[in-house]
Amino acid sequence: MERTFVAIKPDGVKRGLIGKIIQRFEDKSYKIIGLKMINVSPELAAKHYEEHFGKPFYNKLIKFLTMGPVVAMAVEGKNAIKGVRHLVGKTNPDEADDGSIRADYSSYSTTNLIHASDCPESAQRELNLYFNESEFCANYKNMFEIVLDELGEE
Ligand code: FUP
Repeated sequence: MERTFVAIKPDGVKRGLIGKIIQRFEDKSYKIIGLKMINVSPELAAKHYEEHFGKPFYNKLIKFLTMGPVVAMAVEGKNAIKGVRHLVGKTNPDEADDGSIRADYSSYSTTNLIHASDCPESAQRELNLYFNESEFCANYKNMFEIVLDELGEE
């Protein structure tokens, strides 16, 4: 199983979309193994988005991520990194596929509700930024894993 990092950004929290967004991942049979609400410090925001340092939207991005609480999640599932990105949709909500979270709930790139890791290296780096290994609760099986077990599949 793959593990990825997801964050509901301050606009998602303030708009009362936490439950709806988490539901999308559960509906898709992904397993939540880490979950917490935090106020992201400017230092953490800078580490998270270090690849964008110096870009025209960078300052706004840091300001936005630190404007209110964020819900940080560790999500596990088969091919979860790519699958979660697909559920989240493209960066610009106007270009995101219909039915994706960003297309359904957002209309502007800055306030695009949610972050999800884009590759295995980013997933590992971002999970390490937001969580300690001891905070993960992976010691249960969801229904998808139970069915895979029954089929003898990994
Ligand atoms: P994504 O992986 O889809 O979150 O997108 P990026 O890592 O490319 O960008 C990170 C965040 O920067 C986006 F979620 C929103 C913001 N951004 C802009 O505001 N304008 C841009 O042109 C690109 C990104």
